[in-house]
Amino acid sequence: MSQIILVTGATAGFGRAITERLVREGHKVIATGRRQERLEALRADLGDNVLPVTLDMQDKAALRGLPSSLPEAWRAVDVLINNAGLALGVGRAQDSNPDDWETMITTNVSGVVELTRAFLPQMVERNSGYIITLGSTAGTYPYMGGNVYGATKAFIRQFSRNLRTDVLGTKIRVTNIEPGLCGGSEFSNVRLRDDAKAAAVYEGTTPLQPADIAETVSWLVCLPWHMNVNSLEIMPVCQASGGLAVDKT
Ligand code: NDP
Ligand code: 8X3
Repeated sequence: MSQIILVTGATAGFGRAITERLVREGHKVIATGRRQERLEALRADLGDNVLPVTLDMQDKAALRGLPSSLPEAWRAVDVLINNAGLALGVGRAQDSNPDDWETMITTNVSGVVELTRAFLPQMVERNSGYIITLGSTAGTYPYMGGNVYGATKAFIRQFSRNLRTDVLGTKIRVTNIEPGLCGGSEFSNVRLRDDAKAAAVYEGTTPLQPADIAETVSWLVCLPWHMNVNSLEIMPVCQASGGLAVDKT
């Protein structure tokens, strides 16, 4: 059945792949991000089932006002996919830039919280809706340089669990997707601010791809209404958890 699905961060990587897949499967997608020309390109490629909406996840007023600013026919959002997010830097905490930390927190945490809060009342009123968040394995497993990025994803993981608890008694579903190493997006280019270094992250690996995340979302949104997948931790076969650190100096 066709649903109205809002995807944040639709201009690149996971969000673009999710948008392409869901529109091809017959859904209507509100595609958001800062780069308007990329949103317009999506509509040109995919047609009128894409509604491009320029949105900065750091703009609290825009996030709060989004539901009422949508065209009437697009307001009853069935699925909110909180995908937009970023990591900045791989330095140790003591060497990191506090402005980068602030950007990660406002985008990955405050932005997600604001947008979710903006759409939740209408879902509760309709007794139906689905909130999907993009967490990360970095929210569960620490690694050197993961400091604030991993902490934002740990917040999202717990926010997702707590949301599901708060909406118990309604038919609203909540899922946190927690991918590990994933190539084919701009994630490492943004994080490292260096395309050659970004490419080197994936050398010798077969990472997840945005299409794999889109496949996962496509599966989730078609599940019977009584099934709630709380979380999904997904890694490529070339990755596993482990690696406790020991200082032998
Ligand atoms: P990309 O860098 O390819 O895409 C990030 C998207 O987020 C872009 O569309 C970008 O749009 C949007 N975005 C970033 N900042 C803002 C902002 N302030 N306002 C609005 N939109 C913003 O990354 P991925 O597709 O790889 O990542 C998507 C999500 O998945 C992120 O939350 C990331 O943390 C998470 N993730 C990624 C993994 C990976 O290895 N790639 C693994 C696990 C989780 P624009 O710049 O146009 O605004
Ligand atoms: C992205 C995966 O391992 O680079 O969230 O943090 S990782």
